[in-house]
Amino acid sequence: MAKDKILVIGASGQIGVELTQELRKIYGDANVVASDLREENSLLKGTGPYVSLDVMNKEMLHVQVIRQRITQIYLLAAILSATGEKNPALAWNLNMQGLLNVLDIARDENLDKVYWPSSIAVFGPTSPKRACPQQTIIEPTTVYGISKFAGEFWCNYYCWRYGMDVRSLRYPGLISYKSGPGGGTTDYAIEMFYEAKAEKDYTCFLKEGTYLPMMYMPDAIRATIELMEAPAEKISVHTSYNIASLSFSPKELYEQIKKEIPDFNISYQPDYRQNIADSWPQSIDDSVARNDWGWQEQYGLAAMTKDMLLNLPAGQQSANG
Ligand code: NAD
Ligand code: AKB
Repeated sequence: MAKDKILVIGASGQIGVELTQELRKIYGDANVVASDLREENSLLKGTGPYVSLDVMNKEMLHVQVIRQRITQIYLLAAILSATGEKNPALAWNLNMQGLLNVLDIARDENLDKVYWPSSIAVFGPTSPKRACPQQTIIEPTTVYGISKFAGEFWCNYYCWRYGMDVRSLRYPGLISYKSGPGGGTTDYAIEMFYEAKAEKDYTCFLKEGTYLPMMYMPDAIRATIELMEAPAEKISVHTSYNIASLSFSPKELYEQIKKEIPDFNISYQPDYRQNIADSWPQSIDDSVARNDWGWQEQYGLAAMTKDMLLNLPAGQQSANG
């Protein structure tokens, strides 16, 4: 039987770095090829193969898949919600064409599995605000949300039409300390941790009472790998699974951080990202993922806050770099 050989596309991003590191622990360094538009990544340097690659260049991507004898692709390259609203055409183009390029190549080369993340951004103002279910009204208002919704149905289409194994999670806002965030609305939470440690003063771009679904990165990485390793017969959702652990507001996060850093101050100056946040649910019902393949989070707000403050490098910017 052929050995698993994984290509991670977008490996230098917020999720990509940690997912690549974890996959390398499981599958072996040489069997996980990191790739990104960026030429290198200091956190991945010397840990395994890294290729500079544009997912929009289908021929080059195809050559890499054949040359490296790839059997699975994790596609993480995308433009997120806040950056997407600044350049909707670019976001649509990358988020859609990048996915279609990967799905076509995976079909033509008969790859074993593809992973592609969706987001809670698929939901819109008409979706239920609390405990938003797996199947419900889905009318996204952001270009990012529209691209994720369309992407989910392309994944479903390739499963049913070509019999492919494509798996997906609707991640909530992810919080992490290794690699900075890439331009999302939930990035405020990461910025708050950085500024609490560096300046002890943070101006939040969302209102204090804006509740959003969130998750700590170790839970998200574990969920991704557990989904990908689950037996095919346990997978009933071929669009994308709701997945949840936390729901908090900027004020609640501030109060939790203040327990650890008592002289930390916050002020609020909502900008265009408030509209995006207001269009999303405050919490998610992920019972289908729990029932199908046993999803269970490990981190609550207090445990995540302690771990973030312990591990976050002091005096560093929160931007992805
Ligand atoms: P990110 O912006 O941090 O990383 C994306 C990476 O893709 C970057 O390193 C970038 O250089 C690379 N990239 C961009 N264009 C490329 C191209 N043409 N070819 C190859 N690489 C390219 O994003 P992330 O936060 O790691 O998100 C990864 C995926 O997870 C995205 O699909 C995103 O929508 C989804 N997601 C993320 C979150 C979150 O909170 N981080 C939540 C929900 C869903
Ligand atoms: C964003 O805010 O755009 C992302 C997401 C929830 O998809 N973090």
